[in-house]
Amino acid sequence: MSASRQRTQVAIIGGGPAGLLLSHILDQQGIDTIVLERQSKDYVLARIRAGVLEAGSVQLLRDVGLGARMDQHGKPKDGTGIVWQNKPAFYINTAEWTGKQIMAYGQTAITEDLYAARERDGGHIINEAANVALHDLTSDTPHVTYEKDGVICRIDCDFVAACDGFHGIGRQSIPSDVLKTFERVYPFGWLGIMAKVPPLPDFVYAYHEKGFALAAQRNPMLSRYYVQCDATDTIDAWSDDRFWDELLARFPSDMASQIVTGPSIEKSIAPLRSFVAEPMQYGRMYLAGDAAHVVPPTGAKGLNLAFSDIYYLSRGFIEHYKNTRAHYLETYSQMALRRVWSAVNLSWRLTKLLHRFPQEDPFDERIRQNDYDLLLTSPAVQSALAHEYVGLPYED
Ligand code: RFL
Ligand code: PHB
Repeated sequence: MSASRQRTQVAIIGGGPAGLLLSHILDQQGIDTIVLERQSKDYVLARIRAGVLEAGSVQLLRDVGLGARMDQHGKPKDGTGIVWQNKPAFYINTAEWTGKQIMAYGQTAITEDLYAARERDGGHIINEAANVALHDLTSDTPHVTYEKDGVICRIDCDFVAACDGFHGIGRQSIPSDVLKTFERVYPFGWLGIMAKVPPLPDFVYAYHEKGFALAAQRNPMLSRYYVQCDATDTIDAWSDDRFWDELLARFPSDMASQIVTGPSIEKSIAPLRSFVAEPMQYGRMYLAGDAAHVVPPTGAKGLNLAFSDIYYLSRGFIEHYKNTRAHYLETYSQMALRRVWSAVNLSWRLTKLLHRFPQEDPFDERIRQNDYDLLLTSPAVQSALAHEYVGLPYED
């Protein structure tokens, strides 16, 4: 093994949406980055995850020159539906209450756009970087080591941005007496499938005594559906037939009759958890995205939070390198966490509202029904939910 040594201004760990977007924005400002990604590019691009962008994420992507394909293929929506067993349907009408739309555009497509932009602009992404380790984070001269094709490499840098997801090494590099974590693991998962069939016109969350379900979409011939499943389930237990039977049973019959079924082309189970790490900074390392926080997907907040973190963090780096102030780097963790906790709160409330929990008693169910009745009848509650769902504004 021989050693190789490089230098960059910001070493970015993780080539998911957070890391790639940060690299893109900093590059536009003439700030040098290297992205270290554990997986291959094909693996990263094959991941199927989020499908809903908040208004702020849509604007951010446009502002940094990444909006063209999203505006061509994404579908702006006035909001998202909720249907409920034996009760009227509801629409989280973000257009009416906030004047803003959400956008149906998949994380897979965004990651493709980000990779294409980084490659076009000569961005430095190192895929299949193994054993990434962070060093001297509390000094002025941190460095990162990794292994690539059997060679141990070193990157000297000014800062490290840990955008390496929930299982990454960034957060794990913070000493336990500094890091505070908050966690709630839910006793169920989401079983998701992708099928080449036309979707329903809108995103629709369904509550039923059998559990939660969600109708989502990627394009006019690609549907994404989810059902709540047991935390211990494996996909072997879920044939396509069983999945469609469960899904259709959870939607009201008039809507179920509009759902077009077909063979799945992808099927996976995601566990649900809420998790927050504080602070989102340690010395010269900053955490962003799922590396610092995870929400259950019920409010469609995870990717959007990753983007708002990057908005705040890139602003801090830009301010630092333009030698104006240190204000935004110094306040990054506090500012990002305010938005994080609001999204954690909403995601938890929507998860509680729309899922059946194993140990529930009739009291829990009455409270849930009452929460939904309030949503159906109270304009104040409708407005509040619409504002949270479309995404709180970024702070100045
Ligand atoms: P990612 O996407 O996990 O990327 C982290 C990257 O870091 C790499 N990595 C490492 N690289 C080098 N060295 C190491 N030691 C490394 N460890 C990890 C990983 O390989 C990976 O490429 O985190 P990021 O960038 O913060 O992005 C976060 C989003 O991916 C996530 O929050 C969303 O997908 C959550 N989410 C949703 N968010 C939304 O905003 N709207 C939605 O509609 C939505 N739906 C969802 C979702 C997540 C889901 N799952 C599967 C949990 C639906 C589902 C089912
Ligand atoms: C999706 O499109 O995959 C999706 C939509 C809404 C959610 C979660 C996931 O809340």
